[in-house]
Amino acid sequence: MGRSCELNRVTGETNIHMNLNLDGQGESNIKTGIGFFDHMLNSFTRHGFFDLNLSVEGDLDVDTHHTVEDTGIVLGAAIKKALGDKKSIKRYGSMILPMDETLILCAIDLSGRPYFCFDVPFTTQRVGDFETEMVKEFFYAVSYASEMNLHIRKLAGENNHHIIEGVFKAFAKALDEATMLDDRIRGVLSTKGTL
Ligand SMILES: [Mn+2]
Repeated sequence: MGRSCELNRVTGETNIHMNLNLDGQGESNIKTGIGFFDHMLNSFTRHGFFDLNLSVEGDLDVDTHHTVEDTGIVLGAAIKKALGDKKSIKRYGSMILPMDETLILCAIDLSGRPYFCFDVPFTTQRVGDFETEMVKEFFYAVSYASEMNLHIRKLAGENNHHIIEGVFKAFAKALDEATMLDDRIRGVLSTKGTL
């Protein structure tokens, strides 16, 4: 079955049900009500070889903010829960991902200490039905809820669809690496003995 978990989160703004398997095959069933966001989370799942079942009912009559941010909170919490005691994980993962003219760097440390650096400028306010400023909000929520150190940086890129998709794919590849099990690691990879 792999390292997996199921989470439900209900507030006055969103109702989220998520099932995440870190040791999956890239299979997803995602409905957030935001087409472009579904496309991005589908890419994340596929390229990270996770399995993700996700349904979100958000207050899209307001805007996309709560739906995207809360999905980030739940994804972060699911990553943390599925990782459990973090025994034998590689802990670090990174990717420099090209997508046509775009080049995105993503580096992760599953340290248990949340830290977030995001240097990805956009030149349009939206892509489809998705607001570009929500990319930062989403990954901030993921990094804090999962307690990971997360750096995302644009090295090159012009097309905003490519830039956002590059970010989600680079994050997927870096997270796949950081969550991988290495049987040389007895216990957790920390001189402190805890992550
Ligand atoms: Mn695309």
